[in-house]
Amino acid sequence: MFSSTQLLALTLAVLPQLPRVIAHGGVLSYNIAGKTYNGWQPYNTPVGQSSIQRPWATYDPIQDATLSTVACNDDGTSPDGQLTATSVPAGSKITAYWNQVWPHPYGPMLTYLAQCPGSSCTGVNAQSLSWFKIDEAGLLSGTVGNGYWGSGKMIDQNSSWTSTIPASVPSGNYLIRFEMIALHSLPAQLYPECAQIQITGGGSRAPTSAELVKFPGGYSNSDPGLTVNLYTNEAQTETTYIIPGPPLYNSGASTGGSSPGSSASTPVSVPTTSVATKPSSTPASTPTSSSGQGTAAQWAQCGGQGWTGPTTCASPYKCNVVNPYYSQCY
Ligand SMILES: [Cu+2]
Repeated sequence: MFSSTQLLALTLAVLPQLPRVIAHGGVLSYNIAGKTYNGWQPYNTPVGQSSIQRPWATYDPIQDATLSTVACNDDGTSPDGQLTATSVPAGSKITAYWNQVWPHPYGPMLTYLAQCPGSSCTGVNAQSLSWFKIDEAGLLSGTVGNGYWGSGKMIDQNSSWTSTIPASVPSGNYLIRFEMIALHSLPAQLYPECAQIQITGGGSRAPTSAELVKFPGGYSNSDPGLTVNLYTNEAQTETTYIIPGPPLYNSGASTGGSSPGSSASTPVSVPTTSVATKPSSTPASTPTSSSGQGTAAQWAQCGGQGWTGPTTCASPYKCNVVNPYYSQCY
């Protein structure tokens, strides 16, 4: 016979070896103009981490759009090891990779930019910035209750989303904010993560004031796009969904008739979301000669192209290839 304590210990020992459903998550890596960048690792110690991504701490969603963390899923600050993806040409594509397989197929995908003052975004709090939306995909077909959503497309694209930096955006230093909003339960679940990029060769079409929002501020918890209930009778026939946030950059929508000057007629800058094309590089083979020291914790990264950290997982977790750029312990 086992005591209850022994049973508990036994259960805990067995549980981690069962197949796990990864609930929630976030953006784990990027491909920017053809180059791969690892993201922040929320389940590793922040000490010594370096990435172009801003820090974030949990796979859990934000369920209040007015929280101070809604800009970049953290307090908005940059860490000591903050990097920037430099020389990113305006007009190029940026792909964000979520953990696979992304579990939530109902809800919109949104991508924002915010320009930083001065010569770098490092040290600039994300809450102080003004954001404009460069890409959005809401209800793509079908009904609110049972249709094909931007997030369903994201899942079909290998749990990734590709946005194009509008060619007309002025050169400078920016945060790029990829966001997934899940609507399968209420309150809506927000999954935003940010990365630092330096845009070069840009245009002269600055966002208008009507296109700019703060986070928090860009959404309200009563926005129709955040309060829609997928399970009502009406939702089974409703085919309109209102994506939250400001009008799309350079879309000409509700900009108070002040579409500025000559560049207003360049539709080239309306981003098209394309199917993510992952570079045809060899699949990630978890390096056998580990240059990293120690073992990676549950949910931590343990491999992927360019990865130099630990490639073995703390017992009992195994290192699983998520994509060529990211392997994860679970
Ligand atoms: Cu979830």
